Amino acid sequence: MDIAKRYDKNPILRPSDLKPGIEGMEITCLLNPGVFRMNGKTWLVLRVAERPKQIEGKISFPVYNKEGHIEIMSFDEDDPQLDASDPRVIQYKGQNYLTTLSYLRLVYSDDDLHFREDPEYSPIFGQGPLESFGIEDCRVATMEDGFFLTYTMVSHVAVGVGLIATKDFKTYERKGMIFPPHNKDCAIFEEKINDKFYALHRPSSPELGGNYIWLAESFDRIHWGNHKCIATTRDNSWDSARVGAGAAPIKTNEGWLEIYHGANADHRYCLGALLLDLKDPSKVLARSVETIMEPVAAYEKTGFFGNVVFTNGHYVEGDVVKLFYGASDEVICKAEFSIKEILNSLK
Ligand code: MAN
Repeated sequence: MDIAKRYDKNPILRPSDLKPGIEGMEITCLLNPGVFRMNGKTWLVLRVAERPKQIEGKISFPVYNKEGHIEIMSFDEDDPQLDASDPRVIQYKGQNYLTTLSYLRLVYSDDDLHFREDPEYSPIFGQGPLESFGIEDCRVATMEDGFFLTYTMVSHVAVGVGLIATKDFKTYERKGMIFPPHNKDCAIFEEKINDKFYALHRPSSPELGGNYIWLAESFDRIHWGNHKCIATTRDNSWDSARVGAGAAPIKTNEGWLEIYHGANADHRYCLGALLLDLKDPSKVLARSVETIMEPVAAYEKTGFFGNVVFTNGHYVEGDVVKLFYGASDEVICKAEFSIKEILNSLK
């Protein structure tokens, strides 16, 4: 099923719309923006993925070295020790690397269509050994006391969730890794429930369990506990291989509405919804049996990594969710949903 109303001007941003942010690189992909509203404008925290212009027979990509400087790694495409079957990750002698280096970049718009950069708002680059392969897929929780950014920290040791607090997107307070490896897709609820902060997160358990959505509580948004698994993958379904939260849950009269992504074994990424109890969000009241959005448009079916619609950012206006998403891991798009329609689809 697909109840998304796509912008007819999609994609709204492509790699060629921006200048590379790292010297000597080109932008390969724009992905999965975090979204917030500030000063009457819509802001996207884009994930920008860069690498050097590729030369025939080679695969090369940037990483941060111990000194925090960019270094280029390069492999021969036909090296028998190299597995390059996934355009996003390569394996060499049992070690994984990403084929691009991601960082976060802000753009804003008055009409949700034309996005611009403001030099007063600098990009956020990976910093330190836990971000040597970059930072990705930022969720922005807009809260009473500021903005809280949860994002994926990637390095050769692990994938985990980092937290950054900011009041103005000009100065940032880095809080470090709040969910240790392997973990990503973390969305903080934008208000407290029973005096506690809540977050959805997605640990991966390789033996027992899988790639499931979990809920955690905290008193300070840094230390999290009382973890509970609230949504697993479902066999023979569109979300059979992995599930993960999108942006912060939307508060409705019927419960917290969470738009999440699910993928099957073919890495086809679709969206569905979860409805969580308002007072106890560990109680799942309803869950999409069918998708609410699937990769069906041409720009969602082909690209850097095709058959992907992935979201971690939206804002809400009345009954309308203005959802921004990454299509085919390459371009940024917009779609709208009616909250009522999503809730009805859960009945
Ligand atoms: C997966 C994909 C990539 C991402 C890595 C690391 O392979 O989601 O896009 O770069 O994980 O997070």
